Amino acid sequence: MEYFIQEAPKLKNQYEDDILLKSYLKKEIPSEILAEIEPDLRNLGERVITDILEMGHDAEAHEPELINFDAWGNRIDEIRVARGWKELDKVSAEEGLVSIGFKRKYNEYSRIYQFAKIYLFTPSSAIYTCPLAMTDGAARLIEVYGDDELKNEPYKHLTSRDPAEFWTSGQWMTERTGGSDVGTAETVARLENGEYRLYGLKWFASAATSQIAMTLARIEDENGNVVEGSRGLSLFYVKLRDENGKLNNIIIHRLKDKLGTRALPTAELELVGTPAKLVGGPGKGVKKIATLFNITRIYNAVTSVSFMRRVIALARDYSFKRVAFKKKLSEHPLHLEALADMEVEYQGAFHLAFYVVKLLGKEECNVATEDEKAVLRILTPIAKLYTAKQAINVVSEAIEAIGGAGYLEDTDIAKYLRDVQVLSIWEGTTNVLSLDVWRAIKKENAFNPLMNDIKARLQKIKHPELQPLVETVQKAVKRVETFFSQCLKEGQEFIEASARSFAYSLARITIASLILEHAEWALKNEPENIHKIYSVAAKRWCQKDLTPLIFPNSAHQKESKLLALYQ
Ligand code: MFK
Repeated sequence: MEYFIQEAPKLKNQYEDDILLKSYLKKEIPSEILAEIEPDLRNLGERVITDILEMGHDAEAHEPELINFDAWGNRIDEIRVARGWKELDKVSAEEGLVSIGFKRKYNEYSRIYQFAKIYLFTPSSAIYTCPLAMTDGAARLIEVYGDDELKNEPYKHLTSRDPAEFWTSGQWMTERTGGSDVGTAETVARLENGEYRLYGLKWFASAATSQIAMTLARIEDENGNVVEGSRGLSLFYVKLRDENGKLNNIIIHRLKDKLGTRALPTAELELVGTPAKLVGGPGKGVKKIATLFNITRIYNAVTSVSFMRRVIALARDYSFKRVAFKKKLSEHPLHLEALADMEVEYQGAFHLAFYVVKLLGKEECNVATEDEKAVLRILTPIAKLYTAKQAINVVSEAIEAIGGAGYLEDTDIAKYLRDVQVLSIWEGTTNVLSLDVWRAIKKENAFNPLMNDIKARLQKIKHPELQPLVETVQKAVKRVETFFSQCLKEGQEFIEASARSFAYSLARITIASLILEHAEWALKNEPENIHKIYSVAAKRWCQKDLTPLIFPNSAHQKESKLLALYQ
């Protein structure tokens, strides 16, 4: 007897198949530039379903291994990584995944081009995007704070397209004392014979095979005293190996056994007199390294969107192939509702993440206004925190839409659920970033620029079909402004307790304005079968609760404490 065999979901060229990416690039990038870069994007769209996908599989199938000793008992602390992982490094250089953002051949559009590539690359890459994110952030740090020595050596390697020259960077912030509360770090820097040496334990060192790292340490004075808190930390540049390839007084204790991102070697390592170079002068280390982590937070947002897009592509294709109860899944009304909801979430997330990318490009090319810089500052944590949560939900839903097959490792789908969970943790948790939104408001006065940005965008939307939606969003903007005034009156406890709901509301109204802007543009510039998709997505987005605010007065906070702690 011949038993039934289910046809597997199949990915098409990931650029060709991505109507939103193509439409967005057509809207944002001048046509002569797009004509130049499109063949490259198409080529990568094909590679991520062929050779790059295979490299990712290999990296995931052969997880990194730490070899502490050689056969003779010599301490070597060698991290062995898969062939695929090494090839992904090479491909990243050749494809210019970091370089494009720094060579700036297309001025401020270079960042959009680069992140379009990152977005295509990520879901096939066993999250090689993590070292690339830190590398990008480190290159930016050097641009902002580096001296000639750093600009001459590491910067050139970090931004190289030559695989033989390309370096990646780590970002060692987390210590046992705190992942969020970085200011409690214990690592110290001692001046020994005119050179800083670091002593301390770094607890989550991602991509520990990188050539360099940016890290934080507290400089000891001649009496061994240090300045406590985050301002007492200084930023240091570390080269992991000496000219003989030996680790520079670094002991790798073990690799982390993580839920996901399992191809990525994340280490616990001890600095035992590691030579280090001070970057940007002593102190204010957290402030300085924020330049780096604001970049990795943008990578995180783009990664979230890319995961959503990949699993939806699989679930959509599967819906045409899988028959249940005598009909294809694509013919079941309830299944369509689930797919449609995912698509709306993804489209919203896409616009938010790529708007931040666009602002980053403008800032770095010195064409951003002061208001745009403030909007970039506040939208960076918002985009990171909001898209990560969306990705966790959408990936989970899409796997459910594929059913038991989606839950299997060897269909290559289950891993997305393992990997997606970290996106709301590393580079700042949802709560830490919700509080960072308030830091941006208090320190950079970023609230009004964001509100003005949203309002100006809404005002430009003139298409009659979209007018009722514009009015809905304008009302939501007013609610957020009223809530903001209330926050200022209520004080810090109220601000903190409501910060997540406030950040979500800011995310949703920003997305509403962006998705409407795209819908209006598409109505004029895209054929009907395409522009309809964006108008409906805009309508569905605006039908959501755009302001999921909570009002935590003292009675509310007491109740929350009762529920949270039984106290
Ligand atoms: C695939 C996608 C990407 C993958 C990359 C993954 C790699 C993972 C590797 C990791 O390292 S994960 C660990 C990442 N860790 C974090 O992201 C830390 C999360 N915690 C925070 O962000 C806390 O909010 C923070 C450490 C910043 C709190 O520190 P403080 O010192 O208690 O806060 P404070 O005093 O408000 O800020 C100190 C200074 O930094 C202030 O400047 P001033 O000295 O001028 O007053 C702040 O304004 C500034 N600052 C803080 N956050 C900033 C910032 N400036 C700009 N942007 C920010 N986001």
